[in-house]
Amino acid sequence: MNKTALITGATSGIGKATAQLLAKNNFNVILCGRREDRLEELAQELGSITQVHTLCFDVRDKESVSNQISSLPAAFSTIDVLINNAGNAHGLDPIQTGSLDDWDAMIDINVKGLLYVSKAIIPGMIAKKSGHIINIGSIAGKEVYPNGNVYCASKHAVDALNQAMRIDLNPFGIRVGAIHPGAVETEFSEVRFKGDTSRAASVYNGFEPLRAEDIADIIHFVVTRPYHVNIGDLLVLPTAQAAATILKRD
Ligand code: NDP
Ligand code: 8X3
Repeated sequence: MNKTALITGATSGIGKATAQLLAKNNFNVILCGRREDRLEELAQELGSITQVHTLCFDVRDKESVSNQISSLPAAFSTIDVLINNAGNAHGLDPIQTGSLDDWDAMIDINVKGLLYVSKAIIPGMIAKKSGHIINIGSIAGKEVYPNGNVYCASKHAVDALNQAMRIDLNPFGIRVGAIHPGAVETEFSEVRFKGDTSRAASVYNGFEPLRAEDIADIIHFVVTRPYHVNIGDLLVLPTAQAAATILKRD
C-alpha cells in the first residue's frame, strides 16, 4: 500500500520537486501552499500517477492549519511522512536597519508555521506509533553570515526543533531528521529580494548551484530507508560552496 506524504511549500522549488519525485515513487501526496492555482496545476500533473489531495493555507494561520489538516478525507488522514519545507528568507539587511515585517515573516513562517503544522500531524503519528518528519533547515541554521541575522536565527531554531522533536518523539518510534541545503536555485532569492529578479539571479552567478531536484532526490532517499534507519541531520552543498559565503565562482 502506498504511503502518504504531506509536503508544505509544494507550489515551488524544493517542495514541488519533492512532490513530483515522491508521486512517481508510489507515495500518495498532500500538496500544501498558499497559491491555489499552482496547487491545482500540480495536482492535475500528478493525479494520473498517484492519489493527490491539496490543502491551501498559510502556515502562519494556526486555526487554518489545524482546520485544514483535521478535515482531511479518510483516504489521506493517515500521514506517514511530513515534510516541513515551507519557508523563505525575507530581506538581507543588517540588524540595525532590518524590517520588522520581514522579521515577523521569517519567524512566523519558518519557525511558528513549522510548529503549527507539526502539532496538527504528530498526534496521528503517535497513535499509530510510526511516522517520519523531515525538517528542511539550511546552512543558515548551521552558521551565521553577514546580514543573515533573523533568517539564520529562524533556521537555527529549525535545527534545535529538529533535535527536540527527535528526543520527544523517540518513545513513539517516530523518525525525525533535518536536511540543511546550501545554495539551491529556486524562487527563494526572488522572494528574499522582493521580486528583484536580476539581484536574485546574481546570487547564482559563476557557479553551479544545487537544483530543487537534487534535494528532492535526497529526501526520497531518506524516506525510503528501512524503518530502523533514521537519517538525523544532513548538510548538502553545491560542490562550489564551502560555507555560506565561501563560493568558488568562475
Ligand atoms: P521557494 O520560494 O521556491 O519555495 C517556498 C515554498 O514555501 C513555496 O511553495 C511557498 O508556497 C511556501 N511558503 C512560503 N511562505 C508560506 C506561508 N506563509 N504559508 C504556506 N506556505 C508558504 O523556495 P525553496 O524551495 O528554495 O525553499 C524551500 C525551503 O528550503 C525553505 O524552508 C527554505 O528556507 C529552504 N532552503 C532553501 C535554500 C535555497 O537556497 N533555495 C537553501 C536552504 C534552505 P506559497 O507561496 O504558495 O505559499
Ligand atoms: C538558504 C541558503 O545561504 O541564502 O537557506 O541562507 S542561504
